[in-house]
Amino acid sequence: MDDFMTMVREKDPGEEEFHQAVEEVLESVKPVIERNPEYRRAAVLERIVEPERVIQFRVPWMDDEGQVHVNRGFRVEMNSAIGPYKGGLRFHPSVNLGIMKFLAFEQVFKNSLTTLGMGGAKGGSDFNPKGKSDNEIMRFCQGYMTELFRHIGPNTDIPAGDIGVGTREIGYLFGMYKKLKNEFSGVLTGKSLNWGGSLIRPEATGYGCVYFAAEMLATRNDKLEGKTCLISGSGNVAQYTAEKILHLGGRVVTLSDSYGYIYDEQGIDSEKLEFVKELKNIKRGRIDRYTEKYTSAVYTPADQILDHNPLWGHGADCCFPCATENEIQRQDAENLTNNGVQLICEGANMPSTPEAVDIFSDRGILYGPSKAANAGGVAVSGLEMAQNSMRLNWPAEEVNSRLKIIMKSIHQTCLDAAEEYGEAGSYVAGANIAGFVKVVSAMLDQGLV
Ligand code: NDP
Ligand code: 2IT
Repeated sequence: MDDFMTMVREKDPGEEEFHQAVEEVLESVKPVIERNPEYRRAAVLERIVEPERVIQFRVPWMDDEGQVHVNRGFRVEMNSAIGPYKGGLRFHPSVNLGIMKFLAFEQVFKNSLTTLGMGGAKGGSDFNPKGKSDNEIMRFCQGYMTELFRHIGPNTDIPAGDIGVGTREIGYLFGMYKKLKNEFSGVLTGKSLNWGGSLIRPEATGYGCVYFAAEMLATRNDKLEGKTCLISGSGNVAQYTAEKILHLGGRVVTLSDSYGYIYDEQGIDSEKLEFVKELKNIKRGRIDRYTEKYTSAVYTPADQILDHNPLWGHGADCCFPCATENEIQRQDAENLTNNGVQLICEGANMPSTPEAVDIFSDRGILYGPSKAANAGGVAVSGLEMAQNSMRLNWPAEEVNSRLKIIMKSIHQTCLDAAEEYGEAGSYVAGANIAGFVKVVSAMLDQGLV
């Protein structure tokens, strides 16, 4: 295993996030490899870390002043053993091949856990949507799709949103795909409701994450009601995580964006949350504006120099990181646990560093890793695909109840797999093992391709 990890690192130096994601899965699946000697002969590990296809392309676009810019576009099609490639698109200046590969790799196992037939992929661009006009966003999306369209399709690869890609961007991407292919199909998920979207898809990642948290608490005869919760981020996942916590009687005291965070000791209630939704989704403003309207809140600007994020220093029962990868570091995990946190449930992808995860597991904290806890988003994307294929739309209650059933099933699958391999109670081991076993057995069934 050590040699294998060295090989992965040496093959693609500089892809730290990808190495981090691979190493975590590898540690969990050691007992599976030991129990199945044929996996070694079939080189399943070597195959599963190698993307089936990596597409990288130039995206030239023109700003409103007539200046031309060039960004890099990606789509990493990681694994199609259990279904067509499926996964989001991220537009953020930090995007590079290593980040795309980490997200695509995680997506393979996450999609496997959803109970639906979806392979794993991720894409995006280092394009920075901040401060861009609506027309600039449209031209960029069109430029990006002008290349991507030839690689995707409703039975081949179905992208969706992620950081910087929401309903607006999916609309522009879909419009260009439809024009180029002369085909109206379910090639993207996260579409608007009146042209093929699914009810509850916007809510799905956040709601699903909170359903998963409720399942974890139930194993200790506990519930979210009355719990004080810290949330990072204020985008799609953070907003609907907050909304569902409020539905279940919890209290939310923080939200953040890349510039800083707000702490509202009186709690962010549903009226305040509506203000945040309008601020972030329509006005596209910064979270510090919250304190102008609600003076009970304190704003703290982000400080990249610190070895910890003061957001995670507030005392709370539950913690929902919903912004980005590696946002909970060792010192943050120390602070959270010293202040009595009982549960960490990850809305974002890989938000906790390996050191932070070790602290949570050493101290017996309920820890729901992202590939299980945030799978509700892609699961409802799968339900959107099903509805598109039927050319029917389910009511919100139907989608929401299917989402709940799926999250409950993922939770149970994690517990069962962990138990079977001697890691009872570890959602990390359970998620990685269950996700891995399903994909690997499909790969073996399908021969050496
Ligand atoms: P959004 O773009 O809607 O929101 C992202 C939020 O996180 C914003 O508040 C943003 O701040 C903040 N953020 C982004 N990057 C950073 C950074 N480097 N440092 C600090 N804050 C940052 O994205 P989503 O809510 O969709 O995604 C959030 C997380 O959830 C990501 O990890 C994503 O991969 C994951 N996820 C998303 C799913 C989905 O369906 N959308 C499904 C499963 C996981 P600002 O407003 O300043 O940009
Ligand atoms: O990380 C993720 O699971 C997503 N961004 C959602 C992917 C999807 O296809 O809905």
